[in-house]
Amino acid sequence: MYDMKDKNVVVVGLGKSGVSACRYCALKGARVFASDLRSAKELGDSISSIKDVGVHFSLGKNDESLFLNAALVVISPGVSLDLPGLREAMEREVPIVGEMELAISEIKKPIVAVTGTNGKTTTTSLIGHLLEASGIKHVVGGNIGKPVIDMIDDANGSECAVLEVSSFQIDTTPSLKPQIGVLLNISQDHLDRHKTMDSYVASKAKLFHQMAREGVGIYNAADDRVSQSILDAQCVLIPFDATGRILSRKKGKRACFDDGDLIVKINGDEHVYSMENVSLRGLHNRENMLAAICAALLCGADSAEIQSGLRSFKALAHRMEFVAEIEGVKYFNDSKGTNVGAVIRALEDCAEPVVLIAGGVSKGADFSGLKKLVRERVKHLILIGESASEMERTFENCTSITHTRSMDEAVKKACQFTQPGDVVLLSPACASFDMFDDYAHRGRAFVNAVEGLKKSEGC
Ligand code: UMA
Repeated sequence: MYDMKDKNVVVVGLGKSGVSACRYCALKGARVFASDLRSAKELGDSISSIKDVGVHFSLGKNDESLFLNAALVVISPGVSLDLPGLREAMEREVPIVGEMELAISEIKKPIVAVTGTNGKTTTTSLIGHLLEASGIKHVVGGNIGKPVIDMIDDANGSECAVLEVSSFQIDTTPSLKPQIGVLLNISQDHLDRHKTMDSYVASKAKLFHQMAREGVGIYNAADDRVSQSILDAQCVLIPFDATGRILSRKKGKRACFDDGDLIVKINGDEHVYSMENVSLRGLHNRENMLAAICAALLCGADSAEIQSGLRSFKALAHRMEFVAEIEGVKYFNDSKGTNVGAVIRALEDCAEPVVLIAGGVSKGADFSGLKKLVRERVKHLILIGESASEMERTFENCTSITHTRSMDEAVKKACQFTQPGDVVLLSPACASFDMFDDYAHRGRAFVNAVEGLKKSEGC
């Protein structure tokens, strides 16, 4: 536990993570200085929700001088360790951690930590759902949108804590040594922060490298980056493979997809799960399910309850979410498709010709990995947001392209390029912050625009 009584603690960023960190540190007796690039007006409710605990605010910029006078700096996941002043503070041995680090140092119960470029939220939620089905008391939090620091008491009153962890959180949570770790996949993302793919991969793999020998690392054996990155991990490894290429039932390996079933061997027992009446579809969801089943079994979940939990689990909003069918055209909201890898998976799931709506904040991505699929499957590309020109340069020889300035306009234009049997897919390959609060806000804007289209009976 971090001793912060009567010490200066600086919290950088006043989003969900920072607001919760401010409250926690103030209640621990620290003098809390909260800094955010945004103004009090822009921050609105974030400020008013913590005024009562006595926080000093420094707004409109992240003032470097604050860091040098701090005993501890707590940075939000969205804040880079390259922020001016942080390196200097680190050199002066000021600890710089995330809110998750403060929480983990107080959680005494086993932790299941899930990471990967895509599928984290679905897998984390599914593990929670499978534990619920077996009556295993647990908490679910982290990158999924619930700061872990808000659930310390609940976690300690449960049997385990299931946490979604991003690379940003792994980098600022040195005490994270989960009993069970899950590494789903690694593809290009967040290069604006990590700069190189090697550095991004190293952050993800750190989850396994930090684990103790008796910890169990569940990993995707069909993902070369994942398999390579965890070669030196000391923990017990459980590979899974949903492609049928690497592991098969016959070879007696741990978790695989065979003959249409999900098969998991753990502690000498073989568990077979039918996909009948399971609503999660596609290769990526089979991967998510294999990983979640392994984690749930290790936490003591009952195999029959896992089968019924797989059937009762509903796909999450903003992930290949079916919105409506209008005049024979199906509309799907995949607003959570914020990187190239996620859009590849979404396009691979569409057998029909696609009108794709994409664009936003690129995060340093190289979109060329999408060219082949865009050429093969996208009949028209509608671009939105600040990366539109860059995306047009990448895809100009792959398909026809239209630029739009709002989600309403994008959906109306998309409709004009369709005919019955087509799909309109929002899968942006980008973050949303240039036009929306977050991916959920962008997804709701898409759903509203589609609803509008439905009311007016098409375009
Ligand atoms: N800010 C600064 N200085 C900076 C950068 C940002 O002051 O240099 C301020 C911004 O003005 C803003 C605040 O920091 O007011 C935002 O902080 P934040 O971006 O960390 O947002 P939070 O609301 O605290 O949400 C964070 C995670 N956000 C990110 O990782 C970008 C949430 O993950 C997470 O759910 C939440 O903590 C609780 O743990 C979101 C996300 O997009 C869903 N994650 C990425 C992903 O999944 O790809 C990693």
